[in-house]
Amino acid sequence: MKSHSPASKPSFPESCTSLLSKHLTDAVWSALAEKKTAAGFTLEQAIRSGVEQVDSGVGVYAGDAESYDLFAPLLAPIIKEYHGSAGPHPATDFSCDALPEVSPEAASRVISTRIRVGRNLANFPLGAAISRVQRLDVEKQISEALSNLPPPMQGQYQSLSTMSAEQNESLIARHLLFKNEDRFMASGNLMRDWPEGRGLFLSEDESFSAWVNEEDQLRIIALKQGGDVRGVFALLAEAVTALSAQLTFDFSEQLGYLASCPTNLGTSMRASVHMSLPVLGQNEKVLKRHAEALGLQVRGQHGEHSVSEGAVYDISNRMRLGVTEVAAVSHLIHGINRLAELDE
Ligand code: ADP
Ligand code: DAR
Repeated sequence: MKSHSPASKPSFPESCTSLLSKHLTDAVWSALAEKKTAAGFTLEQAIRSGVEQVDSGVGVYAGDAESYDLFAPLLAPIIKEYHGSAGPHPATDFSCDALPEVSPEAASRVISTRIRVGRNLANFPLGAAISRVQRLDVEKQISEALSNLPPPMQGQYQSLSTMSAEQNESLIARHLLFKNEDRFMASGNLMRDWPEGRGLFLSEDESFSAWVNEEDQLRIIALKQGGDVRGVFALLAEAVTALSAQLTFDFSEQLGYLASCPTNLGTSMRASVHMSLPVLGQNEKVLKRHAEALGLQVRGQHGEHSVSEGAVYDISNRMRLGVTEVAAVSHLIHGINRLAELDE
């Protein structure tokens, strides 16, 4: 990374298409370069990932709730461009009855369904600024709340520090656990003290899981084989309700649930299906163009920054802020129904 004094705005290569490089104007730099939040989090820290990883899509991480106010001249336009909304965020709505049906053509192509939300505890800094002691306190509070969950979410928490390499690799391969490396997070200072304070809660039937202190302090996840989107959504809703009764999450009327990355604000929900698209998959550029037009995002089978194998894609909603949970999942269902028609 080119060093720069606070006096000079970092530069980006011509090839850089990150929202950071687009919205970090000279005026924004002049206004924010010397500012820091009460926790001491600076603009330079917020943008370090996008400065070092020039292939970032976004390039910024917030260090605390205050970052979203103090650095709003930079973050607000990034949020608006990513979500198509800057808020205010609607009230939480997990009502399942309003969900549209997954078409038979789409259902025949869906291999598995996963819906997750991110959450961060109120009164703690986010991953980029949290201290080692605070991170361990977060792990303690969240793992205790997870241990109180009723059936069918009952299960076990295991810290990464006590997990064998084989177990770790197997859980990652089975899409149940986060990876141990992410250069974007590393540049954003979110992987300090790794693997300490990080862990996985897994229900007995493995349909419910929770990630602790990865990119966000908590990821609440429902995952099932097949295309039962309604069933996965209902399981997630039950888990979110049970955890919300025990923990206080960072939430703002404007931005919804606060997250490390601006892409995970609002509902902080990513609803995804692994979907076989043998016809559309013959030209990934065309597939991505159709998906983007439908407000969907395409990832590989092993998540963000991974490639697709055998024309199976991770298709998910892009917009998370300014919509309700049921609207975000409905959007995905309408989108995969359309992709299935196009794949005929
Ligand atoms: P997120 O930001 O939601 O955690 P990632 O892209 O990092 O998403 O994926 C996390 C893990 O979840 C990866 O192992 C990925 O393969 C898995 N995953 C995502 N969607 C599905 C799905 N529909 N079915 C099975 N696994 C999934
Ligand atoms: N890789 C970072 C973050 C993009 C959104 N994904 C998250 N938050 N996991 C980037 O700027 O590309």
